Amino acid sequence: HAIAYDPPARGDGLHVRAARVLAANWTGNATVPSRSLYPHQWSWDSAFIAIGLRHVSPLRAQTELETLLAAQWGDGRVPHIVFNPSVPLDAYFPSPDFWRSATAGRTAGAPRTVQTSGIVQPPVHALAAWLVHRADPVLSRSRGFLARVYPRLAAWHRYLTHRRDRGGGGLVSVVHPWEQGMDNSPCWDAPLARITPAPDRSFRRADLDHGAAEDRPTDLDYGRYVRLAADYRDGRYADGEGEFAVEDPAFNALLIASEYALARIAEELGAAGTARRARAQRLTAALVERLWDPAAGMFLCRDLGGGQGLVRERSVSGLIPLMLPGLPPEIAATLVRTLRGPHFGFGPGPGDRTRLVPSYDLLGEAFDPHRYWRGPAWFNTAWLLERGLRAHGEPQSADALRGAVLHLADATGFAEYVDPYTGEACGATGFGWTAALALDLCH
Ligand code: 9WN
Repeated sequence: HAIAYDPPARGDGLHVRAARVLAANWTGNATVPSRSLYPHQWSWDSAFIAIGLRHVSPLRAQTELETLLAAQWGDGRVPHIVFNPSVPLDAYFPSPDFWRSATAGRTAGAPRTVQTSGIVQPPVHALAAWLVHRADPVLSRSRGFLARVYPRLAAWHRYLTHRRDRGGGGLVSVVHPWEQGMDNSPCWDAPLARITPAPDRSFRRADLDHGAAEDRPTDLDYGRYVRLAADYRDGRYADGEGEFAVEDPAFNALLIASEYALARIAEELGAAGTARRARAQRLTAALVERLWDPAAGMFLCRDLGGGQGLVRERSVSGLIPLMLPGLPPEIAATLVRTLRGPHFGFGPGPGDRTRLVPSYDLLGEAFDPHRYWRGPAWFNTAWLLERGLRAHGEPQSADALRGAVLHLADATGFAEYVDPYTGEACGATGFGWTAALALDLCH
């Protein structure tokens, strides 16, 4: 349906510049992360984008989530990409002819009218839906927004908790690095080393038409991404077998935060939220039980292949559970110390300090300040940590992080990611969630 676009008010503040990025990336029913690098709708991007968009147009924010959820599969999965049919096939790889959702995904209930990928991304959507509702409850109620999205969000969480508990310990596993969203994080190096890469000749990387090769994942990484995705597709997207399965702290923390949001949505709709809150608490206990590492002072990933052990790499993912209100206080306090300490270096203190929280351990062997998720600082993780610091009684650190996000987002033209030490822009500019989350932190 057509939606009148609300042009940003006159002026030249950050708010207006961020709103202009969101307007430029809006396609009519959703927002692309980047016109050049990512010209389709991405799942967790849309959730973050809706969180910012609600301040510009609550109607567009609701539509953003509705468009994504309309592409949900019958088994409950929300695909990580919803393809825009008017974008040429060679603009992004892997394209719809790689995923073949309508045929390979038929048994899993892929939609017939729209083409999607077959993997998922972190479940930020129920949290986004609740925040979008709160921005304009009158509009939301008049459109029956929550009543329409609630069953889809509930089915999404059911898919994750029922079909993706590969470890049997109550947590959700990702079956591809793209699912967790931090594509080339050093956490995947060991689990990916077991995967035979697809030959270079068998695919063409469209990302290198737009992004600098030294800021992007390597060809070897891509060979493995392609192999894993092709195997999943060739198995008709059935869950349970694949060679790669990892329990990740951020993915599970976002599920827990979204489960709390679903409890509130249920209550707003006149139902009980008690069972959902209890589930969120059980998931939190499982997260602590399976992924907390006291020696590292943070959460780690658990590799379910090979030796079934914790992956000894420090990723920002392991700090994200700070956003959970139900975290044991001593764990929250330790996470704050780790964020400030030598591995992440954010906040007051001696030594090398970062301008924004890096995606990976400053002291780690694989650290690279420019290569994508192997060091650069990202704005979505900063936004999540800002909430965490505020939730656990650290308003000064939260204010410092908020200030850094606002300054660097604006100074870099809303970059996709930045060098954590210098703040230099990397990747795309005019990036959707950078604009949206800066906008959210202005309010
Ligand atoms: C693969 C869209 C997405 C983000 C991910 C980010 C990147 C894609 C890519 O871009 O991944 O899904 O082609 O590199 O890693 O977090 O959702 O912005």
